Amino acid sequence: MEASHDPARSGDVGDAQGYDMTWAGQLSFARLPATRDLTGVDIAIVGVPFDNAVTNRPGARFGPRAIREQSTLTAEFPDGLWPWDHNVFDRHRVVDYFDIGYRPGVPAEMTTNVTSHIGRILDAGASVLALGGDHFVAYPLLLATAERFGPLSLIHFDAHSDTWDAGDELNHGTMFLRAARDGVIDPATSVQTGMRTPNVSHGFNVIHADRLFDIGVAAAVAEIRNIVGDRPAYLTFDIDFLDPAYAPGTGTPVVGGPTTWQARQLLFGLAGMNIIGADVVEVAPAYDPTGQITALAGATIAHDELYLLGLARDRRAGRTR
Ligand SMILES: [Mn+2]
Repeated sequence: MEASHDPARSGDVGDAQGYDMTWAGQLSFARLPATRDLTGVDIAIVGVPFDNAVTNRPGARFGPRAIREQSTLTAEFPDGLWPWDHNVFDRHRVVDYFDIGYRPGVPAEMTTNVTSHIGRILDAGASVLALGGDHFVAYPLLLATAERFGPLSLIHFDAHSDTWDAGDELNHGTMFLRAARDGVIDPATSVQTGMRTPNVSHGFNVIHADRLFDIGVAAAVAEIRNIVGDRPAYLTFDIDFLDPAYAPGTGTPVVGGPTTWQARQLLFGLAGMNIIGADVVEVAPAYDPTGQITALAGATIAHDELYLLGLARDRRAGRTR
């Protein structure tokens, strides 16, 4: 839908005359309306502040809040996020649905609650952008999405393939093999990229970090588009895809990874694909000695993902831009 620039997003905290005081004020993602009213909503942003499935360092439960804080910087420009040629908020009504809760002592409740809330959002006709949380949060997101769109192609950015064979353990290194076995994702039409840890492919197409550097961004984009085609796809972005120099604040960092520039170039290359849902996960701000660059990377990638979701909605609605 076409929406006029929302004055609620001005970030005006009193006497700033509409100037966006990025260091203060309301803390929804990009100053979006914080609401669970889904009337007319195109994209809902959802936080999942959960880190009970980590194998190493916890702390990703603070990811959604940190990403929202840095999103004031990515969203301060009325013409949109550079270098996109439009402002996603002018074309689509986006809201911050805020965080999905669970009792801290009952981690399994996260899965149940995410599945039901995501189902509610999808049934209202909106797309979902999720902010993790550790990567296990992608499992219920995929469940709810595949229930409505059928088996999904996964487009997976990560240092790890997260396909360990550990059954139904609550473990953030396992859920994509589990989702494949559940028939929720189709490995043969999925692509994982950025991997630089030992892994077994289990039928997934993998562009390991070394090959990604070898072939470059354009060839990697072509490979992803060729494998996934027009199928309904779910885009999942573990912040540890990035080199720890660009994203030190994460639970299981691995050196030798891509830059934020390379990550964004890859995302730009996905424009127009049939992306049904997306996430950015594993931002754990406490391990970031700068305090903020990991969350800024997460916020920027999340903002890019909003554009990808918006363009996919345009395409499904038969609108060409
Ligand atoms: Mn990872």
